[in-house]
Amino acid sequence: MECSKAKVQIDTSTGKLTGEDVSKSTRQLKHLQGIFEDQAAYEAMNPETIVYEVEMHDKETLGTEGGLLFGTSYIYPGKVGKEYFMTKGHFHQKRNRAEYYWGIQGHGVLLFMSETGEVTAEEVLPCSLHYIQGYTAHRLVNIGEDVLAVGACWPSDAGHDYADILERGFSKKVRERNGVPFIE
Ligand code: S6P
Ligand code: ZN
Repeated sequence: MECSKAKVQIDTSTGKLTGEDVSKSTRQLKHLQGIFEDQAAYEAMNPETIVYEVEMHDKETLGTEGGLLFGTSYIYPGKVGKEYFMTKGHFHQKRNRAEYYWGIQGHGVLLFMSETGEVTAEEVLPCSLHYIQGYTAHRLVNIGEDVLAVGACWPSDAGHDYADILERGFSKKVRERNGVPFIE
């Protein structure tokens, strides 16, 4: 079968999803108030700047128990002050729900944070697979000069809890120091 006839298509070299039940959301700087630490640098930037986009194959209704969702996140290169562009980060609303991530393009860091605030990190490359256990917040950071594309698959009843992260942040940041990314 010709690929163009598939109901849903994935370009495995970029992660791009097209076709039925594919939706896209965009996060601009104006949607990320309180996420970056350097408020003055944040306010000096164009609020329309796109920080990341998520394409999602949402065949399953959000909240359905037993189903799965599938998506590609694209985090653009950039910094707010010394802090690299990154996702908001979240715990799953149903805390025990796990997730897989895999690197497709670019160079990034995946931060994991336990409910008690311990942070660990894994490097994201176009070959890396990442298992995010339940009860673990997760955030993607683009430390490269190109777009960071990351695939994801997670339970359709996982949900997102952003409130906790907005309140306390991640206890480690990924910042540039002397031209090199540091997790500190
Ligand atoms: C969903 C999954 C991803 C993120 C996406 C954006 O469970 O982890 O699709 O939603 O990377 O990140 P965030 O933190 O803004 O939802
Ligand atoms: Zn998630």
